[in-house]
Amino acid sequence: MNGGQEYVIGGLVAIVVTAVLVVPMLLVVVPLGLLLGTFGSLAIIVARLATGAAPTPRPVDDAVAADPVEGTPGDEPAWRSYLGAQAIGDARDAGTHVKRAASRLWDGVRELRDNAGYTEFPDSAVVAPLWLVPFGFGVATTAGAAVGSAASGVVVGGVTGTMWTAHRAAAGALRLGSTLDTRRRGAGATCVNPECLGHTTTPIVQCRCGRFHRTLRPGAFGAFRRRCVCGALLPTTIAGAVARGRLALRCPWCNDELPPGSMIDRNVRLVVTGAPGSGVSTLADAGLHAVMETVTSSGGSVSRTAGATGAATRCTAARLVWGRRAAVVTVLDAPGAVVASDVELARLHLLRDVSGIVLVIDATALPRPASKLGDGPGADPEITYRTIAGRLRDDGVDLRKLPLAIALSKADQLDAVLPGRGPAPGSAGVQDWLARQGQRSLVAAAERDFGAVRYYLTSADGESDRSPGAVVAWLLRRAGVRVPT
Ligand SMILES: Nc1nc2c(ncn2[C@@H]2O[C@H](COP(=O)(O)OP(=O)(O)OP(=O)(O)O)[C@@H](O)[C@H]2O)c(=O)[nH]1
Ligand SMILES: [Mg+2]
Ligand SMILES: [Zn+2]
Ligand SMILES: [Zn+2]
Repeated sequence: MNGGQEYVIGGLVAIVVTAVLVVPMLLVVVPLGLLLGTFGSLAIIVARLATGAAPTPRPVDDAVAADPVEGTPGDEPAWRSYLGAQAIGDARDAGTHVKRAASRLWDGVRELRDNAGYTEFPDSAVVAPLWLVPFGFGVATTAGAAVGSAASGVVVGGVTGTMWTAHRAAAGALRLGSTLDTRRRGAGATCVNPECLGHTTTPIVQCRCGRFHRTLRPGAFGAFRRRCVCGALLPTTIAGAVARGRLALRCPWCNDELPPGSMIDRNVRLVVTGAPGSGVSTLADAGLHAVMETVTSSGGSVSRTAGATGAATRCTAARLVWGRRAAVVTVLDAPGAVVASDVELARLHLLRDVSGIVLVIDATALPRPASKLGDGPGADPEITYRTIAGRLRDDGVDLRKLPLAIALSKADQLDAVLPGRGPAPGSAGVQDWLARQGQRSLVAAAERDFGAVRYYLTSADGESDRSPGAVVAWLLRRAGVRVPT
């Protein structure tokens, strides 16, 4: 036989082998492979998911001592909800295991080939077509695995996706509900650290274990509950964390603990200002004190939550509880020197979120009474007014939404200096008198700038119709706090 005939015969043998052996074997092996691949992959996926074998993504655990102000936003010391991260991890884990099984199968095919060794020509005419059998089996099994994975992906993914969407929708609705609830109740938290005085509606929540939850809200860490790294279950709203969890709140700027009632009670922030020596501190203290007294005398309870003095400012805060109502009132004493200094003013975060303003004008420092006293006139109150109004506008505060109380202080001394020629009783009387004392342009500016302006004649000597308490009580009413009178 010459070489040409040999190849023809070899070819014929190969065709016969293929037709008689390989095709029938493939007819058995390919469906078998498809079935094995499909059900094998399904079995692997179900087993992986059932055991929850994927490692749970560990939450970042910023140690108890870590500075919460410095941390990365979004990193919370809490476990993400299953649908958030674990589902993706589980899917990836199941996929990896199916892939691993398929590659083991191909390893087997390769091993078979390597062990069989190399076959010379006449024999190879028989052997070569036979290789189609394991190869076809491998391809069929792989295809089956792909089909099985895709099918379970569609089913499991569809179910998880639906649950994920529902979870997100629930979290979103709860978040909106809690935001609206906070707004409706006028709740918030005001830091009483005199160097900070920040106001926020999203304080840091500290778990009992000490860890700081910076963004406690319904979301990826849980819609209804979240689990702290320490294992404790926390509510997902800040109001819930305070009311049900009895957890402490901290200021997001300085990390100081926030006073009791934060994020639960109505939160009112007042700023009292005026020229140096005009009676700012006296009015701030006596005003809040008088309101506290009316609350206690009508059966309520009060607790002073701060009386801190900073470098330049004083801040007094009290929690008032009467009947079923409660309010946290923070009064910032911003003396004229602070108002005159841009640097000092810029430091006062509280100004941006102020609920009401008191401008104190020393009655005895106005030009006419001052000259009767033999003194030169004091600082022009209009300058103080324009400085604070300008600062508020710079901070983006809409003055038309704010009430302004103008308090003419030291009424007792005014009586002595100008007997019988002081202001007529009532807001209009004081307004009119101020205008006649050369303050027409201050009065006009105040009426134009602010949403509501009221004028008071006050005295620290305890006369009830001149009590600084009336000033504070009016601003509280404007902020939605109806203290008993
Ligand atoms: N007679 C009388 N004196 C008052 C009244 N209000 C304040 N004073 C006095 O005025 C002075 C200044 O009062 P403060 O309340 O310290 O005034 P202030 O604006 O806070 O002063 P600085 O913080 O130093 O700018 C004090 O001696 C007070 O006793 C008042 O209604 N009647
Ligand atoms: Mg003062
Ligand atoms: Zn914890
Ligand atoms: Zn603070």
